[in-house]
Amino acid sequence: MRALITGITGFVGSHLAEHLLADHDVYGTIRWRSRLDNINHIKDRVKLIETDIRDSYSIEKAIKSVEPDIIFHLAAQSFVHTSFHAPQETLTTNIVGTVNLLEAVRSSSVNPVVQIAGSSEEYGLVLPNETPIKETNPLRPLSPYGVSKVAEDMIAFQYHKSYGLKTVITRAFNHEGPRRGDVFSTSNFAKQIAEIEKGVKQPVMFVGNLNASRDFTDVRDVVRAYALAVQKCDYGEAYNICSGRSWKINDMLQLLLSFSKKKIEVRQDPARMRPSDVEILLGDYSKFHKKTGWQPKIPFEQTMKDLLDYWRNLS
Ligand code: A2R
Repeated sequence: MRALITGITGFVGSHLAEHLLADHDVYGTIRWRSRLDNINHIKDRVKLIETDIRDSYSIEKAIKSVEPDIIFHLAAQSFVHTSFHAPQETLTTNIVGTVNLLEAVRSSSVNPVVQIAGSSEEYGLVLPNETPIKETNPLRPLSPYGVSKVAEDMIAFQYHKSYGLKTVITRAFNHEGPRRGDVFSTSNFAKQIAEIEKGVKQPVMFVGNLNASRDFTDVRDVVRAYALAVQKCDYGEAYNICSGRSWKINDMLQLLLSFSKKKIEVRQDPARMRPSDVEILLGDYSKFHKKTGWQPKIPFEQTMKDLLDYWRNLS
């Protein structure tokens, strides 16, 4: 099986590539100045193709040269906070990029299964009586990023219905683990602790909104879910990938702090607050479980330990 991962240099792409290498030929898209740190350890085992998904010509060329059996479409402007500052870039990369990919598939001679990486941010505003969130919940996105992921989701549905493309939409809730970008709260807190322990930072931890609740899954469980999704799920359908358990950001912070012997003061930083924030994200993954038998295996405590160790070991 030939698998193409768009966005292989990212957090999820690197873990997915590792997972797929056991029984796939793995191809991945990179940009001319992509940092390869996340995939350095597997660089010799994957085939890299220079592609920018905003450029229809370049993605068309990639599909024609690889002729994949499966595509995992991960490439995106993936950070919610940034989407408020760069809405146009977020919408262009995520929406037009997805259209470019699916048009490239449509005009090619292959008809691969295409996983589209949606997000729990599509649900956005969730009422207290709507948790745990099912796929049938109204989509009320609260950020340009959320809007872009709703559009990707709808485009995947439409291309399946209109043209018979074999799309599968995954709506992953928060996923964490080693290599998570330091713009995300889990990773940012872990990095700050590692820096304090190394003595390169004062023992003060800067935080944003600690009251929000999130449903966290280990990224290694998530990529296992993506690999199952392309094998077993119905085309044109969306599936939640989550743990079904929610953590307050403050409890996640306290957990991380409990792994360190340092005394650390916690201070709120207004710059880290979003213009509108999703208060609670708690998912229901029973639809996906029924199709695939998947359930998360790695406890959150382990995920956070591994994330902290990742930052501790980074020189
Ligand atoms: O920044 P780069 O050059 O390393 O590549 C990133 C890639 N990417 C693009 N690739 C081609 N053309 C573009 N215009 C373009 N813009 C971004 O997407 C990187 O390889 C990947 C994003 O990686 P992360 O930011 O680490 O995202 P993560 O957490 O791996 O999320 C994967 C997917 C995304 O669709 C999220 O929105 C979703 O899962 O949650």
